[in-house]
Amino acid sequence: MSADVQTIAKIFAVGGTIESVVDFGSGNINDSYLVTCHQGLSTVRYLLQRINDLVFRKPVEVMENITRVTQHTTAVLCNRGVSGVERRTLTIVPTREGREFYNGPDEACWRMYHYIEGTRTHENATTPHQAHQAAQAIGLLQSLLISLPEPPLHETIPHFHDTPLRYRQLEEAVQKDPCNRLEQVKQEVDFADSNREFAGLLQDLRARGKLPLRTVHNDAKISNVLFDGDTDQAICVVDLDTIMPGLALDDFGDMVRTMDVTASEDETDLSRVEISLSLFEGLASGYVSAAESFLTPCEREHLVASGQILTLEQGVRFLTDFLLGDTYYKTSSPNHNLDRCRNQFKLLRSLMENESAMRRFVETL
Ligand code: GN1
Ligand code: MG
Repeated sequence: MSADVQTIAKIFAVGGTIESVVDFGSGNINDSYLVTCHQGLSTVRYLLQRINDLVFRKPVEVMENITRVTQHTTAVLCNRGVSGVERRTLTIVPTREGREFYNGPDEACWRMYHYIEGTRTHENATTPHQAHQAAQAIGLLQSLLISLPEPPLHETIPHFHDTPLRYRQLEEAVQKDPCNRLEQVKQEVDFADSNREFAGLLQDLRARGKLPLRTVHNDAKISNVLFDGDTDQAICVVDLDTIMPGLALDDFGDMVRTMDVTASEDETDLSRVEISLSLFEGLASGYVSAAESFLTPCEREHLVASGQILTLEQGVRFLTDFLLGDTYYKTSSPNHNLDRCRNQFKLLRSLMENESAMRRFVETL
């Protein structure tokens, strides 16, 4: 590990002496490190992250949002007498000067959390129980945020789940084709085009006031939920960078995209990329059990459509980044973004084929 990251870790109010700092996690955007400290005979671990300032242009606002959200969820859970609250929400470790983040000499923004011990993550769901648990955790988070005091959170990435905007960005990338990759992706561009009208459904309902704006997670994939290592119960939702105003269905759609398919979004064997109805049933029942007190009829009615739209949107985003030369998502092979796009479009086809069965199940909830 570079000495620089060690030096940055020391800026934060960690307990004890830093023993090691190692790369950590599978995020596509930020850089994460696990910091291990020794304090007497005990070991304390922390998560140190460098916020990607090309993606998050106003990291101060990101940290303001996270501070408000973690303080609020902690207070509500404590009021409800929930046990082990320190493992159920992230806790920011301030710098030694008492600030929530550190601005490095190169303007990079760093922050630290307590590492939540005894947990693990899943890159994709393998059992209905896991999907149920993870979706319940996201539903619970949304419900806790209903009582978040005014003002609304900062919109840290404006129009984040504005699918029609993602289409316009794709169109621009197709026009410019700066890396001469268009020839390779004609089929994918055609597939995206053929679904353009449907893609605007949620934003259209939002603009017509049919879907309420809420405070939501906005990156509700299964790998952002921590599970207890012993019980496999979902205990904490992490990666709060994009928490901001949005649609409850943006989260539900992202869950459908990542929790009811046993293959991850990096899977290149597309025969493995298929929705599992039993995983979908686990996830939909888990989410509705936590969200039924606030879901409106219009939100319920569009649960299945949101899965299709968010999967389509993600495919469009990967395709756009491929055309632009892989400048947004971290990639580990030349066609990584294109492979991910194909994966998402295959999943969308499977979601469409199974739409009736999914709808029938949702009606029973
Ligand atoms: C990014 O960094 P990570 O993996 O948490 C992205 C999400 C995408 C996801 C696809 C800020 O999230 O929107 O759904 O990759 N985050 C941002 O895996 O763009
Ligand atoms: Mg994220």
